[in-house]
Amino acid sequence: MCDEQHMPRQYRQRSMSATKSSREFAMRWDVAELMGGPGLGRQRKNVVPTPRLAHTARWLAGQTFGPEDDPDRIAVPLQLPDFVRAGPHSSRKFIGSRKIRKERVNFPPGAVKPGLMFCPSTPRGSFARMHHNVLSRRECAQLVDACNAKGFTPSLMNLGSGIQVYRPDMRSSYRCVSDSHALSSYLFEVLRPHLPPVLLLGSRGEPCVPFSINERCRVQAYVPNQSFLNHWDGCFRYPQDHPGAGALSLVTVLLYLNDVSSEKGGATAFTNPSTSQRCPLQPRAGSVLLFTQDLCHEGSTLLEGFKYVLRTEVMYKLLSSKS
Ligand SMILES: O=C(O)CCC(=O)C(=O)O
Repeated sequence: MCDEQHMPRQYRQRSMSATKSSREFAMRWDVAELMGGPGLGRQRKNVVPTPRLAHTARWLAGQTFGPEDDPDRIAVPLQLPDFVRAGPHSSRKFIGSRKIRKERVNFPPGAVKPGLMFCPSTPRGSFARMHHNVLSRRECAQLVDACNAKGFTPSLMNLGSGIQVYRPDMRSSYRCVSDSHALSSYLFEVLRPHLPPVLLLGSRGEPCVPFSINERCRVQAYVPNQSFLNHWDGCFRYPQDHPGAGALSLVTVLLYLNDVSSEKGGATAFTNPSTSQRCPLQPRAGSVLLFTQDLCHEGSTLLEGFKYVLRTEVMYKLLSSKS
């Protein structure tokens, strides 16, 4: 298992030549310039704010970073909104009072990664499901404001072993990355009743149970013309010195923080990387998309406005190693 993102082959080939001409993709830092107007991070009622970029050095496409570089500014704390610090019980009489509504989501059969991640006889093999009403619009807006206060940096891609690369030809959004136990615990508490209690891993069907939600919360912000090409999310394992050592990510969590209507693009689409078949889903504020990490997907090009989405993953432990 590793934590790199897996790209369909046609992109891997294209990306190698793109890296050679890296200057072509030199970062444009000024979102106001991209948007053709001023007003970074300004928030008006019911208006999705422009992402505010943190000031960092200019990066070139193909540039790599190690953990010691902290390119995602993880060391800069995120000031969490009060609702997160208070926990889900304080804002609802009991979990579920907000009536989370589940919706089955389709994906092309060809989206499933070759090789066997889940046992075919599993009670729930590969799946994707949308959960509406997990957060309120107000809570989503507060999270967006908190991220804008910290500031966004260009999204990177994992190469494994803590190495990341700047590849705007494949992934061109911005992101605000924070390690937040409070936020991941909040999400785990709310989502836990909606997670499959057991996943059967690999051809031997080893039972795995939900352990936590990864505290590494990555809020991505897209501006027009930005996208994240087809990929499979990498499987991440907690390192040996982590209290959850041994747990591994099996299910991706995408929490949408604003609405994006279909004419503005910006869907999350499950895709068959060999054909043009795709199943798009438009972001809705407060909804959470859960899906097994063997499904190929993309963040489709945003045509207008902004899109904010928080990405993390559910960590599972092998039942045989549960302590
Ligand atoms: O932006 C999206 O809709 C998808 C994001 C995504 O694919 C990811 O973070 O792995």
